[in-house]
Amino acid sequence: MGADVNGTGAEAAIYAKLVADRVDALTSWHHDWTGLRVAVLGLGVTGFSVADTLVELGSRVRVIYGAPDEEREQLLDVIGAERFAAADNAAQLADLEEFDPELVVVSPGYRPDHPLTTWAKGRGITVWGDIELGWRLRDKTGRIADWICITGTNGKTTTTQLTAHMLTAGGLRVTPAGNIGTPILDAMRDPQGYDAVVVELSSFQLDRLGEISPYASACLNIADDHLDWHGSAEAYRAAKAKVYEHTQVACVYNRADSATERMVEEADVVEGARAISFGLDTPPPSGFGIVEGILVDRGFHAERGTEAYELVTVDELAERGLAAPHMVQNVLAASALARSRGVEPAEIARAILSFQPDPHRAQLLGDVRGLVWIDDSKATNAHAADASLRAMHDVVWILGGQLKGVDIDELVRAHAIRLRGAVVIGIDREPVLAALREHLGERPVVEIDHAAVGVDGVMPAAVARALEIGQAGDTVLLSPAAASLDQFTGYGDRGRRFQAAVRELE
Ligand code: UMA
Repeated sequence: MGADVNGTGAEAAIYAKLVADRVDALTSWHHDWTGLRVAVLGLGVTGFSVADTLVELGSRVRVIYGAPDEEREQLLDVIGAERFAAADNAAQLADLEEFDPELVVVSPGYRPDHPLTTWAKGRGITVWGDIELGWRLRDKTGRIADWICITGTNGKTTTTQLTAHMLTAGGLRVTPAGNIGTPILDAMRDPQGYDAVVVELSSFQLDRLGEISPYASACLNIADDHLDWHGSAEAYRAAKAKVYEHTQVACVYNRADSATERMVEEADVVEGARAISFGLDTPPPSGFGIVEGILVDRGFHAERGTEAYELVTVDELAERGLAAPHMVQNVLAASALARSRGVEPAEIARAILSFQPDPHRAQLLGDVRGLVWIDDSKATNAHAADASLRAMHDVVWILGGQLKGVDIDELVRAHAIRLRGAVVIGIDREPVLAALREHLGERPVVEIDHAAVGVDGVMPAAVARALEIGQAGDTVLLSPAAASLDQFTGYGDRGRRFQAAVRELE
């Protein structure tokens, strides 16, 4: 009997290896994906894009997910994908086992130790993220896009948009994709194809990146975030560092953040790839920076020992509300990435001067009832809130939400001197309140009771309390330093509600 069991186990292992080899060899849109049993985990924007793509390629797709989504479920039925929803993981796991997948493609939000992916890996089943699948399918059209990959704790969405805008100004067909909201597979399936795709990569996507080879790459900065998902600061940093692996032409890093430089030094890149730095100081050769109020490129000038290309002035940025230090860094990083792909300095300047940043990123709402109101709802972590607070004084700070395992005390301590008072919203309030009480002394700290006011009441109440605390000329800053999903549908929803409440005061 023992021999039978061993025999069956050995056969199963050989079979699993054969399947894994077949899956591993699937490196092109034009390979044979038909009949492949693929379990897709998650039915958000990513899961749907993965299912839609693989059904188009002839695979047998089963989407397994937690929360029902009527619209996407109907779409799955129309395209002919199978589906299974269950709130608890045990039921999902039973369904996954019965489906017996040959490949599992997992949405970014699933933690690395999720029971479904752990089960699959234990069985020798290949598990990919959507970015790895996108890389393998990048040759649908004859026009194969260069991937320009951007990560960082903060500024990645703005820098992704700005880089795409610059590449477009340089005459390329370009789209932003990835964490920015358009799944990579939607970009890869475009019938005309792109010359370049600017891929915003979250730490979740990087954690299960697989082997891709970006044309150029950047990690803009690094500070603790998403520690609950990654398990430790080291794991978070290691995920971010993957952005530079196998880069072909330029690894762009932040001179003021030595961790990003170390990541480049330690990366295994394609021979000939250059390290290009950016920073607010005078740049070294191979760097972008500022000389006498002018943003300059010293990285791609043939005479970079002595010469640099001028891009735009800090004054020109200030006229467009783009002169905050973190924004200037984003502009420099995007310029370096676009220059690496051959965009001319004059085209980059034109792109910068016509760029419109997204709402909810330190968006100035104006002067209402004697106070200046700023919507920085996009600040979903301490590092982003830090960047906004730095430029201010006499602030009534509205903050709180999901802290994602990050310690808030240091942020509060660092900026306590700027604060008139604080209004606390959101779920993880104890650490926020404790830090504010410790560092603000007698200054007012008020709490908005979500249970009492309901979701529609949170922002009107927060705005009303901020108005009471503020003195003429003060700034009221919504910069939560926390994610929003405990109370809102996203940072956009949180910001829109804040803006609506401010408008009500007028
Ligand atoms: N699900 C489970 N169990 C889990 C996790 C998720 O069942 O443990 C299911 C949910 O029920 C749902 C689906 O998975 O059906 C949601 O998947 P998802 O959380 O991966 O979200 P998507 O809608 O696919 O969006 C993801 C990114 N979300 C996350 O990383 C959490 C989006 O980034 C991204 O824009 C999109 O892919 C396209 O690439 C959002 C984000 O918050 C904006 N990103 C974080 C950030 O920027 O800080 C990383």
